[in-house]
Amino acid sequence: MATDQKPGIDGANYWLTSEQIETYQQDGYIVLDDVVTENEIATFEPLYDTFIAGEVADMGRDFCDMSGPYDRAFENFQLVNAVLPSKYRPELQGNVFEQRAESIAKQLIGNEILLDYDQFLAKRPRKSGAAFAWHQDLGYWPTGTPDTMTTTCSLALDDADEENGCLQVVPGSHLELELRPHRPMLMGDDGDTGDREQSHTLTVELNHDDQIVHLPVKRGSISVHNERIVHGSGGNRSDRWRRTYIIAHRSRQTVEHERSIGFTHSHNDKISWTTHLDSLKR
Ligand SMILES: O=C(O)CCC(=O)C(=O)O
Repeated sequence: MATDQKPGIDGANYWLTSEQIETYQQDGYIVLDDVVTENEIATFEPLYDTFIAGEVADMGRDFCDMSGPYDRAFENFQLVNAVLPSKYRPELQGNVFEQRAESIAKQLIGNEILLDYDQFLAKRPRKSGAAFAWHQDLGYWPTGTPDTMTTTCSLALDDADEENGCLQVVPGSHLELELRPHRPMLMGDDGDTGDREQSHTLTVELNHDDQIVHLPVKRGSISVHNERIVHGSGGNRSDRWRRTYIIAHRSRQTVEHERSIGFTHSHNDKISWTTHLDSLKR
């Protein structure tokens, strides 16, 4: 529901226009300008960079290269991925981006929501392999949750564009009745079955008539996407980094259900949950 507030930053909130809310519902994504200011970015950027520099210990598989195998050596990483950073550095909790992402999520999916997970993703310069494989977020997550509603806010810490591998979406794909079949990006030794022990990453095929839209975003601005939209990103052909800070909110009852089955979005989770990947195998 639209508010009577002036659109944009208002303390911990970021007010959307009714048109922006409608666009999100229709298209499954939206770009919002100037969500976090330079001064505000400065409050968490140094901590962000310690993750990307590989300086946060004991993360296990929560620190990996999202474009390659878990056992890739750090010096060879292309797409540096730190999952659940606020769990490993609780001083991140409650920062201004968290607050504004929550405000935006409430306007888009309702008031009864919780922060489900956060993630830092950074593409090193001149890494053509730093691509994030096409997927739908829901394809990664447990089936049987009370609902699927999600907002994933991606804050650009560097200007993102086609050259450094900005987010790309397939508009309209969030309205498809079925999720597309997801398969592991890396296949097992038999070359047939996927092996999630080697890499967390799943991927879907694009259809020949899929239209791809790039989402360039300026530092301090964000994209928001929903859980069913087909999306991914290309490699980094530029001399610049593409650093992104991701925060996802889901309904309170869904987050509580996830936790009750031991699902936290950590790559170190020991539970085996049913995903759309499993239904594909049957
Ligand atoms: O920003 C990217 O390159 C991909 C991020 C992504 O797939 C996600 O947040 O779901």
